[in-house]
Amino acid sequence: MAKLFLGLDSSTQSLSAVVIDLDTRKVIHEKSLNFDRALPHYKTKNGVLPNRNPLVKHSPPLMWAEALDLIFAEMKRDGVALGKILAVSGSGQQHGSVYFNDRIEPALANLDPQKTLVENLHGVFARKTSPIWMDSSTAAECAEIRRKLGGVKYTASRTGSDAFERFTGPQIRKFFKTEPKAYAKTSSIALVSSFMASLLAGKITPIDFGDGAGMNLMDIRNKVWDMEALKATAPSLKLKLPPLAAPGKVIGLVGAYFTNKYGLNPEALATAWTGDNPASVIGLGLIKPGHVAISLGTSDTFFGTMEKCQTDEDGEGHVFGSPSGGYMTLVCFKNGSLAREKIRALYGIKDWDEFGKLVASTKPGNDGGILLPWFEAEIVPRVNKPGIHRFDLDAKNAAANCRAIFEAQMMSMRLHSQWMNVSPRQIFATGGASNDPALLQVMADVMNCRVERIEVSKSAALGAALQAAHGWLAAAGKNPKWEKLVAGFTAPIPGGEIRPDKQAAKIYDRLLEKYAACECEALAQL
Ligand code: XUL
Repeated sequence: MAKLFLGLDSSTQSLSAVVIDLDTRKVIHEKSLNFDRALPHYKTKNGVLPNRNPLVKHSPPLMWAEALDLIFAEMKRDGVALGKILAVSGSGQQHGSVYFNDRIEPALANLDPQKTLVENLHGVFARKTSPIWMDSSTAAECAEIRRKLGGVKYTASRTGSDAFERFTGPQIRKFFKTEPKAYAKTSSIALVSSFMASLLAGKITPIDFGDGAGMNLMDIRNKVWDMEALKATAPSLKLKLPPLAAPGKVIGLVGAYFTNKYGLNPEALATAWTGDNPASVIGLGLIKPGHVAISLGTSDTFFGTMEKCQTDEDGEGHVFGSPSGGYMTLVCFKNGSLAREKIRALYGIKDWDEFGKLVASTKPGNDGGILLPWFEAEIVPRVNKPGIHRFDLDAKNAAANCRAIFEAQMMSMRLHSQWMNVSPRQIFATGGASNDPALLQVMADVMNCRVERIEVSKSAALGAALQAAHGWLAAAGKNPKWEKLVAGFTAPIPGGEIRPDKQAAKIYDRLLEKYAACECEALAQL
């Protein structure tokens, strides 16, 4: 019998599914559902609800639940062999949180397949909307938590990261401060990942070490709730949090709702879900330390695996648990694809091909022109007042601005990932913009490192499917090895390697100093 596993990824803009066949090492089905297009009645833009305050970014949790129904209905309609799936796992956009009252447990235990998930979840939320990772409205709460925990360095070494606006702890604290009655009525708090896992398993599921590390609430070294961090965040918080678990831990069988309604295998195992970044680490095959990936998605992220936990004293980067054991490092830049899209729109550039051609028509280093593309409040460096800044760059020159945005994004990555002390031997590029050779050449030159493109359009969902396979093999007592498990699924595109140009790399070594000075100047003005 074929060994089929399903991985789901609930990201900011879409829900994706990947089904793998472990024996043939093939992805046999993949599907993506864009929230804005598939579920327009939630009125989201890029998966986020409009808000008058540009720092507030919330999404409706019911939209994620409805998308889960829809994706299973579509897989059933497409004839996917749901009855043969052996285990299901998943990943979610990190940091986002879902708040329930005490009706959640009976609702999950009695999900009625005659109704939709939305109908089943009627009346279970203690907060209608979920703050997500793009939210930067909790600067005050971050300062309070950081102060109570003894400063940046201590907060980072304790929880894996300094207190960050989008992290779940500061978001919970804001909820407690601004809506104390609703907070008091909250009996349980989930992450996006554990919320979706709970729907699938029909019970409240644990938060895993990968996603749990993105909350400023978990003791990163011992992987337990950190009581001091919990106390610094909000009262009675321990009672509202589920237990922590290893990524991919088997938590039972997939619930009857899904087996009855969509014909999912009644013996399929349900596992704990993880964050999209930890799942991508697996989906990209980053098993060995020194392997680094740059993902050019809604946000741009720079990440890799790390054996021993080493935290960033300056508090810009993060350490999360990795599904393959050990840790992963990550630096997240919010102004990724959406910022590139804004530049494209600003100059009326018809498509990404033309954007790439304009970049290629200009010289490395852009004659010293620098653009800081903080269209949205930025995470790294921390910028709470959006705005773009140009230095020695003509705003009318479209080609120079296209090069400038990507050079700045890459120089910012190089500068702000130095704390990891990993000189990458090889960079794997992934995500939407990674199929543009001109952009990848800039990446190779700025990083002075070989770049290979991995064609895994849904690396998080693939990682989740592999996590499901790992959980199933472990439960069968087979002692699976990650290196063997990922092999064959994640090979870089043959012939797609891009080598750094020595001359260009030297130009960027020098330009990096100017870039750092421009950042300081712009930050001082804010
Ligand atoms: C990571 C982060 C983002 C989200 C995107 O810290 O905030 O990468 O996980 O979904």
